Amino acid sequence: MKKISQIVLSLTLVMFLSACGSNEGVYFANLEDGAEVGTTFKVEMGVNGMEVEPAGEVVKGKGHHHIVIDGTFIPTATMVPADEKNIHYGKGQTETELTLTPGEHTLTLQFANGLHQSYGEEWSKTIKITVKD
Ligand SMILES: [Cu+2]
Repeated sequence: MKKISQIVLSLTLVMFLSACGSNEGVYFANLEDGAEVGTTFKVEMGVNGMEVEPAGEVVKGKGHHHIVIDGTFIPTATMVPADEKNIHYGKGQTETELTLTPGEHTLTLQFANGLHQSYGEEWSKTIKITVKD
């Protein structure tokens, strides 16, 4: 009997820890998947389980946000490109304004380290939005 209660206890603990773990990651604080926005709109970037700091050196558990427009997550350890579709928030910003053409777009929030090397899919979030004129 003692063994069974130990197993139940460990299972409960594993479930609890994995439930906590699933909260880790990045999220759009003010935009839901499928949101309708105007051509210029505000984006609030959030992260759980890491800390935002300006780009520079690589610090474990820290990094900064990027937004990939009409793309997808950047594979782990790959440098996030810097162009009009891959925007870096290397000052440690958690808020920005984007201007997009009307129609459907995707926005991917991607967290990366101080040298802009991606933390991978686990630290990304992609949503669809519709931009209305
Ligand atoms: Cu960057």
